[in-house]
Amino acid sequence: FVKDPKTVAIVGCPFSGGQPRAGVDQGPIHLVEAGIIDQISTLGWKVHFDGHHQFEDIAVEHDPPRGIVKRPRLVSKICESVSQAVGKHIQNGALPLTLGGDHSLAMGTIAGTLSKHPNAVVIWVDAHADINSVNTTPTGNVHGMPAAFLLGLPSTETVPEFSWLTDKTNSSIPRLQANSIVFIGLRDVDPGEKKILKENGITAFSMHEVDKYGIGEVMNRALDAVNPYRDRPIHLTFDVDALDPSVAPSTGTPVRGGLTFREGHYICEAIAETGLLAAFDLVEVNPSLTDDFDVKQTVSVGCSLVRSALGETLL
Ligand code: HAR
Ligand code: MN
Ligand code: MN
Ligand code: MN
Repeated sequence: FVKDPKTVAIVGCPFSGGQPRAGVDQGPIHLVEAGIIDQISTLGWKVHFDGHHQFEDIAVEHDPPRGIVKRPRLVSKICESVSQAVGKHIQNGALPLTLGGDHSLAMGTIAGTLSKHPNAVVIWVDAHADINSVNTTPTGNVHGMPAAFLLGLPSTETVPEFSWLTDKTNSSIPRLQANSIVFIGLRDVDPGEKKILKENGITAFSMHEVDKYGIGEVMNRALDAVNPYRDRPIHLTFDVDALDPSVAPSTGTPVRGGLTFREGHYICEAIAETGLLAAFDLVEVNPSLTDDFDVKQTVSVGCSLVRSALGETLL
């Protein structure tokens, strides 16, 4: 899916409007300053980066909640523009690498991928399922809801700000199908989300399955579930909180019992081996919640996940 010479297009998204903690908007700046661009170049890719994604702020007083959903105008606006940026890079034959920023951005990135690859599948690596609907979200934070909007779950249509995505009579973006998304690493899933996963028959591998089968078998099963013929483009969306907090401490909602350093990298390596990677998001790196040592560790593991997904091998 990526044209020669192979090019990565970096979409840096200093955005935190999908959740309440300041600082996650600094994630992409730290990743770039840590040298992620040179590291990708060293792997033989051309890298396109012309500065972090620009967007206008909408002050909170001009963006009251829609029902329980917080910052609907701001989140919708940046996601729509990110979807266009990601779509344009794919159109140009590049692999978009989105650096977040909070995970509400995945609404934009995955919409952008689907706009050019309607048959793309999503591999969602996260401690959380991010699939709360308008009816189930306990917080109204959109970073806990992007999968629900992409799937077009019924209540999501009640948020008019997101009609560019959810109103299929006016939108050219195909709806994500429940059999085209798979979750890995889950361990903090709300009761309403468990119900949504079950009712929609969505394949999910929690940490229980990672413990039981091992990450190698989990990746075989995950790819078999969404991509049995290994012929569909893959959008990998990687929330750094999928990793154990001892590996990636600098994130807004850490949850104990996560993926080891190697398990996280194995996921990226197994996807690189398919040759099907079409887009990659790395999100929820928040450098302002911990000390410098932890930030360095988290940023460095983020860079190394990216390298693995882009083909770095151990031998
Ligand atoms: N499920 C909770 C909610 O909906 C918390 C999920 C948000 N945390 C994340 N997302 N980092 O992956 O608010
Ligand atoms: Mn550009
Ligand atoms: Mn997430
Ligand atoms: Mn998460």
